[in-house]
Amino acid sequence: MQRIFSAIQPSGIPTLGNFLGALRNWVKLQDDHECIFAVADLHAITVWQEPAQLAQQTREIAASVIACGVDPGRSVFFHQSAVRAHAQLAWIFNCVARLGWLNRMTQFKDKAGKDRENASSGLYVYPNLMAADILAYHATRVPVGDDQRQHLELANDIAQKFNHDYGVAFFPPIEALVLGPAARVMSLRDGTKKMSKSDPSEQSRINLTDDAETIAQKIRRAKTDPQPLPGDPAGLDGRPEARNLVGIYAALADTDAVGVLREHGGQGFSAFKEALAERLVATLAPIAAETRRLLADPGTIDAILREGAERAAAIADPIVAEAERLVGFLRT
Ligand code: AQP
Repeated sequence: MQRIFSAIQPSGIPTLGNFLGALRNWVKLQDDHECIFAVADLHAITVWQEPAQLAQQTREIAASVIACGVDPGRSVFFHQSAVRAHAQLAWIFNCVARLGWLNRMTQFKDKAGKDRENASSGLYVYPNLMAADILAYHATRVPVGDDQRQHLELANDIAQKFNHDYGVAFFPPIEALVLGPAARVMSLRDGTKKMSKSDPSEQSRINLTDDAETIAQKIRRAKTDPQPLPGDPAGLDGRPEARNLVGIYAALADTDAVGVLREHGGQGFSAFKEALAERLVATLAPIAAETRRLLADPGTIDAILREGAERAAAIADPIVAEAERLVGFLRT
């Protein structure tokens, strides 16, 4: 069985983008992979998080992940800061990765925006920590949304350079698993921008905890254009908002754009949006209810994360200890 690693940041309430691009796939992968999943709180503080909220957000994301169907009995599930190996290996990788490589990362450019000088250095070296997350477990497959593909290429570059510099074949190659028709869900307000949990506009995203009325309202207000839906996917060219809604529908209905447009082509957006909202509510309402049930007992969530961290450390600690030995650190 191949080993999977993937993570989600506790930087807000998980969105439909996180669900379709990542969480839904995590659940399926449990059937035929050894899975290690984390709540990435070390990554979250690369941008400001209110200390009083971070711990609660970590619990809330953990509850959502379990509510989506990740089984902490079968998979290793923990929060990143509880396993020291991540930060230890990330430091070594900070010294392996080249500045030129990091300078090419588009996510840093997007997140730092115009005020680059004021971005944290953590945000800049985020991809090195992500490489450490994966390679501390010798994981070989990483399910991610399309937005993370570039970071995985960098993780492979780091692994190869480490192996080359220290004359070993220690870190394995990593394969990105970008799965499904909705690997990139876009904002409901701007079809050229990724749907994000930290987007300041609440109307830009569907949260996994939204109730039926909120979902219907957000979809009704989602930006579209005045044309009806086309009969085939070529007609979505130059219509990013329409393409996004069709992609979301396709992912929920387990079909593709051709299938959606065969059924809904020619329809105006108001009828299509109603059908889409119904599908969203049918998928997300049980997840929201289960998340609420789990959050009523925070002690149990903490215990699940604690036990997961022990299991994670048992895998990562010997791997990172060996990396430290290869680097030449004195062991007394
Ligand atoms: N819009 C998206 N479409 C498809 N997949 C997505 N993912 C995130 N947004 C989309 C995937 O979700 C996983 C967890 O993401 P993350 O929390 O680690 O970081 P992120 O990609 O930065 O997600 P957000 O929601 O945009 O968070 P913020 O706003 O904090 O930056 C990843 O596998 C990601 O690909």
